[in-house]
This record gives sequence, C-alpha cells and structure tokens, in this order.
Amino acid sequence: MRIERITLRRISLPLVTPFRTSLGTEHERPALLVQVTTADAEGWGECVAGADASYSSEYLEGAEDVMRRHLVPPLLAADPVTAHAVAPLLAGVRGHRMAKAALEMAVLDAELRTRGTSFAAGLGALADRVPSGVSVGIMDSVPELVDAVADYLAQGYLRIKLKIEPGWDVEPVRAVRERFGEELLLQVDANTAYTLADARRLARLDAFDLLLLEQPLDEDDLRGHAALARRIRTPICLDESVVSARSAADAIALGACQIVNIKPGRVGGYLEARRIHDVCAASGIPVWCGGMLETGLGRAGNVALAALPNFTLPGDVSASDRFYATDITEPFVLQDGHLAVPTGPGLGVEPLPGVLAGVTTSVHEVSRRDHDA
Ligand code: OSB
Ligand code: MG
Repeated sequence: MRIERITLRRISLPLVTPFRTSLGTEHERPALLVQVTTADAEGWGECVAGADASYSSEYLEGAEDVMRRHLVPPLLAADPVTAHAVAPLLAGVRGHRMAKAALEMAVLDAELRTRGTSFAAGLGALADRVPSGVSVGIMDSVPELVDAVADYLAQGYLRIKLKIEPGWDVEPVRAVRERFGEELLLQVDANTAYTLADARRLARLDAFDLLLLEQPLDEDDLRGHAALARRIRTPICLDESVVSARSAADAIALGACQIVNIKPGRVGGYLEARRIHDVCAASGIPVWCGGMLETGLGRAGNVALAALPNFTLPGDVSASDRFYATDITEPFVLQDGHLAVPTGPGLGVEPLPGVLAGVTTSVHEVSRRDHDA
C-alpha cells in the first residue's frame, strides 16, 4: 500500500452536557481526524489528545504539530507501508503516542478496507456485540448525580463509573449504592487526584463493593499504587500509568494493579492495545476498554477492540448520544445495554460529509507530491 495523501482535519463537537472530572470541565470536544488516501481506499484515524495537557502530556495542538513536522513526512515517504510498519517507522520520534496512534489507526483502516476485512476481524475479535458502560462526571450535588445515574440505567447501561476527587468520593458512592442496590456494577475513577496519604479515606470505599478504583495516584507512581493495593480491598485499575505493553507488564509484576483500562490512543494504537490485551490475558488480569469522548470513528475502533476475549468488564463504550446530539458518523445506539460490533470493511463507519463539513474548523493536506517536491 502506498499513501497518496494525508489530511489532518480539526473539528469541534458540542457536548450534550458539560463533562467534569478531577482534571477539569469540558464543554465541547475538539478533535483531530486523520484521513489517509491510497489508490484503493480512504482510511480514518482519530487523535484522542485533549485541548489541554491535563490527562496526559499530549494536547491537540501539539499532536498536530508533531504530526506535521515529524510523523507525516516519514509516512508519506514510505513505500510500501502497512499498519504494522507504522510504529517502527515512527520510532525515532519519542513519545507522542496519541499522535502516532491516530496515524496508525488511519493506515490500519485503509489497509482493512482494501482487504474487505473489518477492524474486529483484523484484531482477532469474535464477539458481535459488547456490553456498554457509562462514565458519569462530577456534579454539583448528590441528588443531581443520582438522577443522572437513574437516567443512564433507564437507557440500559450495564455499568456505571463515577468520577471522583477528594471531597466527592464516599458520599456520592454511598448514595448511588444505596439508591440502586448491590446488583449495580459500579466503579470509580480518580484521574490521579489522590496521594498515598489518602489511603485511609480510599479504604472507606471498600464498604461499597466497587468493581474497581481507577488511577487514584500519579501516572508514574507504580510503587505507590502497589502500596495502596496492600491497604485497600477494592481492586486497583490503571489507566494513565499504562502507556505500553511493557508498562502494563511492569505494573502487573509490581502488584500495582489487578485490572487494566486499555485506551488505544494512550498506548500508541490498536496494535499495541491488542498486545496489552494479550499480556494481561497471559497474567490473568481482566481488561476493559476506556474512552476519550471519541466520535463515531474512534468509537467504532474501540467497540471492535472491546470484542476481544479478555475484555471481560463492560467498557466506557457508550452510545454516541452519551456525548453528542449529532455524531459525525451514523450514531452508535444502545441495544439491550450493548453496542453492535461493526461488520463492514475497516472501521465499518464513515463520516457523514454534511455533518463533517459543519464541524470542521481547519484542514491541512499533504500529498506525496508536495512531500517529494
Ligand atoms: O479517565 O477515563 C478517563 C475522558 C477524558 C479523559 C479521561 C477519561 C475520560 C472518560 C471518558 O472517563 C469516558 C468515555 O469516553 O466514555
Ligand atoms: Mg480513567
């Protein structure tokens, strides 16, 4: 496969409601889409970097900059290129996993569309639908939170994740557990808002039978997570800390987590995400698919990934309308608490041209010929 053109497209989608985490509040989702054009196909990628560098060191403007300066040129120069060749080809650039993931995703999509193979089949996934969980932001009051959870449960979501931070943890968790009962699959996500000095407070969450506590401590604090794991009963799940299959293996070996959240964007792409799935499966560590407020493109890839066998917990793979009144693709809709795994070639979905045009804020195109010139 030879890439003729790479198009970087910035879009901005309004959120149906503001999304607040311990990191801040988002009102809209700016995103960076990658379109790879070959003689035979168009491939789509989505960069999950946020507007600011609060979740990871990467941010959208930085991702576009490193793509334009350092990542797109070697991809355009490579002939032939395959999805498996992308990471080795870009290995001379350190880090920037979210930017690399978006490019690899677009190449993988183009390759699979050319072969007539779906993302799920390409990744080796067999399930035809995946259970859907929802991530619920921090709210102004506990009653408001309980109402929001009731609404998501009425829609059919099979698992609830509450965002927590110091001052918004034990009380909201207690209220949701008391209101909805012990059958509810319930977990919490701190996005690094605590320190080991909070161990006793976090141990109070043990009373509520949570599936897991996600990323309580800093991204680089594996020893702290291992120490915390010895002081609480709730299983610890890592998100921000797991940036590669190697870091997943290290975290598991250190006893820093009993569960792993896999986000393809955070780890450099769907191929590394599958390696993490395999490493965890070999160690008896369950995984689930995280989310980064993806549009229908990233959502399609995540649903396919979540269909792999060791994704034994419901993921943050919600319906499109959890975040967006109008998605840029045909929307993903909840069916009996599940999302259907797309079966068409590649991602199995495409941007709707009219919708895409309406949300596009900038387009930057580089073709092989510009590059050669
Ligand atoms: O920690 O999982 C997280 C969104 C942005 C940054 C970090 C996280 C999240 C979510 C969103 O929880 C979940 C989703 O996309 O459904
Ligand atoms: Mg998280």
